[in-house]
Amino acid sequence: MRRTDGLIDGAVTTMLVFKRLTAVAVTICALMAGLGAVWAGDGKPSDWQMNFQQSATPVMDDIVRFHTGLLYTIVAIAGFVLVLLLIVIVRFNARSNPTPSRTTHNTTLEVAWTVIPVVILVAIAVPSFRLLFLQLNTPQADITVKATGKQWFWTYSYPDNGKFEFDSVLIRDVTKLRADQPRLLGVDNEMVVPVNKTVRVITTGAEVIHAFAVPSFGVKIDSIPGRINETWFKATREGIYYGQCSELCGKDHSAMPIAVRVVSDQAFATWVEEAKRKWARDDSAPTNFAAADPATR
Ligand SMILES: [Cu+2]
Repeated sequence: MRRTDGLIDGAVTTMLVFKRLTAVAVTICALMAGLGAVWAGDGKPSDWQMNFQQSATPVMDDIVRFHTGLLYTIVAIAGFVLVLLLIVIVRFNARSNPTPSRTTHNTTLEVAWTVIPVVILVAIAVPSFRLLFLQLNTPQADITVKATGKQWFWTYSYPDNGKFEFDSVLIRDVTKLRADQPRLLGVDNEMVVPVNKTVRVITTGAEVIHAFAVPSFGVKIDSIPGRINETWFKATREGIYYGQCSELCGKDHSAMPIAVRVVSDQAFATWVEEAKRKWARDDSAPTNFAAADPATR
């Protein structure tokens, strides 16, 4: 009787320990999942960020998936090589293996260590090229935005939405930032696009090479004077997404952020009407770069 009691007590204690361990594990996982979102940063970098900013387009979803897949592959290869090295170090050092084998060739092994890496590289190349085509083949676009990189701000125009054009300049005075605007990324006029619509971005540089890049959209393309480059994105969530000029373009390279506000179709239509009034473009007027110099604003 006593013995049975002891056994039952032991089992109960073990169960309790297991339950507690499970609870701890679940809590840690929940915390990690919660923190993961914080660490990822939504539309902008965040403190203690790990990994990419949260994806907001199908292209970025694919980039993240490809990156994660590669990471697993790399870890597996590095782990495998590490295990081989450890075996060599432990089992085949001069002390534990004083009379080494004189084997010099092993055809099967040599074919295997040539063919297996080739297979791995091909397995990586296929999704890699698929991703590249997805990024570079612009699908039928719903709207086009032209982004011109200038020293040191961006000018946006919407060729199929009316004759208006506006500058997007960094807000240097922190007291003028809206509550939701991060320092060094907040701009006076954001580029506005509708949600769930394919946006074609055509970009060029006014005087030197800049680059249009928004991490959450998986977009990064050079803005080169004298030519037009094209990229696209389809933002699936409303919000503000920040990027930065990504080609060293002069003293204020760090001060020409890209801010894209993704809004509903209705809000976009309202914004377009407002923009047409506010920034009506007069093509006969000469471009006044001095007036657009952030230093004079
Ligand atoms: Cu630039």
